[in-house]
Amino acid sequence: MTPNGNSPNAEQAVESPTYLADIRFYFRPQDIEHMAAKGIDLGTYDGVKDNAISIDAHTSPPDADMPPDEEARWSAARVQTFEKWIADGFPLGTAKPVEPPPPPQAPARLRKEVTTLSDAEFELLAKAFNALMARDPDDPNGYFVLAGHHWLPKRFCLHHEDRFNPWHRQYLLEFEDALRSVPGCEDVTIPYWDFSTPLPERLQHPPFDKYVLPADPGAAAVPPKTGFFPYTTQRYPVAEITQNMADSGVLADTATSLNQSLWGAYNKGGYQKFSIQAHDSGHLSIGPTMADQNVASYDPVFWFFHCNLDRLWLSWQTHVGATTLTTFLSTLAPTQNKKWLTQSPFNALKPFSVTADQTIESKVSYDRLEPVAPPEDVLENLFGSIAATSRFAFRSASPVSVRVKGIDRLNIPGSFVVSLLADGEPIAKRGFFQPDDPRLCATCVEHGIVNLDFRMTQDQLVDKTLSVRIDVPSHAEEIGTAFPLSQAGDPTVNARLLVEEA
Ligand SMILES: [Cu+2]
Repeated sequence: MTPNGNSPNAEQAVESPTYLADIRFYFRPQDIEHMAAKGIDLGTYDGVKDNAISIDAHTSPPDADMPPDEEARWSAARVQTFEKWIADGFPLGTAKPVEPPPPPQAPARLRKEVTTLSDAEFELLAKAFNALMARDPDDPNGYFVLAGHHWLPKRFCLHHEDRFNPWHRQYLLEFEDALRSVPGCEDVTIPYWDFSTPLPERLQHPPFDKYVLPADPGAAAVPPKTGFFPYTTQRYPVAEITQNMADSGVLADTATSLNQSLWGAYNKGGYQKFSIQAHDSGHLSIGPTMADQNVASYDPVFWFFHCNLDRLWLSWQTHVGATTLTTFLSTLAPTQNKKWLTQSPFNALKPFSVTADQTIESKVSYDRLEPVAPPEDVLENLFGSIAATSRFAFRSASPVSVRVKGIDRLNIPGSFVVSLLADGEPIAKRGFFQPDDPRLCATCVEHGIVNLDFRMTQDQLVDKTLSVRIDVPSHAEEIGTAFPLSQAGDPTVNARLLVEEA
């Protein structure tokens, strides 16, 4: 998949080549696989950069011996582009949309927006949900057991790390398999709730409005965690949900995520960072159940909310050209760990048998991918610096990135909200979704220190006295109005004006 088609000879030399826009497309899956066997990585930015001189030696005419098949040898224009890229200092660049977007492959499963289901389709969905909810609490294909993978009682879910999106993609697929196991519902797919619109009326009636837990989900957990029986899932009124989502930046973070060129890493930046922030704030916006990791997945809205997040991930993958394992790897941030995609056991998605790399090519399609606004050429300044060869500008309209850095979440008993205050008034907030006993979760412990990012306009901040506050809504009564920052690892604040390409 190259912007100029598949033939190197069709290419023109590029004046200011970058890895994301040009160079990564020069390496075909077979080239990457072939060289990986010899310990040479051609599939990531780091690998190509580290091996650039040797790649150049093996690909430039007249003595080229790579790629092995002669018809795929690099043209003079391509070699010139590659050498210019080396001379310019290996610029990473910005992913341009891959054109034309790949046509839907007529996959077996098409997921639709919930309000567009026909009455007949919607009735079948309700039938499948009702059947799962009526199954025995021990039935591995029943609602109680399936929802129990997420936290109580199994504590399997992966959040705030690279496998977050793969794990939830597979979770949806297996839940959908269970829905399709209900006789007559073999073609059912999970619809998505496009949460840029209010929670649809359709999801406010049985069996989608709530779930009554048939047993205490934490009784069999290790260690046990009781207190959720009897228990019925709870949500805020729809208008409140809409307001909460707006106030906590769910749509703003979603838009920012879709504009990223790189996958990133949770605490740094890139697609995943902002998509997880949107996810977390979304959970806290919807209701006391969705905000509580112990039981979040028992609320039926969980499935429609996560289905939309999966659609957004696929939208981003399609936009930057990362829908196959090869192209996906090329969007990893420099120096980013890739074991989670390439090496057992780091790629495991327990309790599922598939691994993270096997989820990159989506097994489902969506009736609509989220359109991405044309890239504004904002240099995201992801790593705190940009190449000095860039021409850049600070505009009066340039956004300010504010990072609350180094929050020790292991001391915080449950999901929390970080607010930014100007002259004492909250101007922005972000949610963080976690168990109320994060020390019991290996992933939480491994990623115990976290950052939250706000994208603000200058006029929201300039000439104001700014401060930060942490609230733990589920423990507001014991803790009072704010959680002491000193007990949350004494986080620091970084603020920077984002630069734009001039
Ligand atoms: Cu979630």
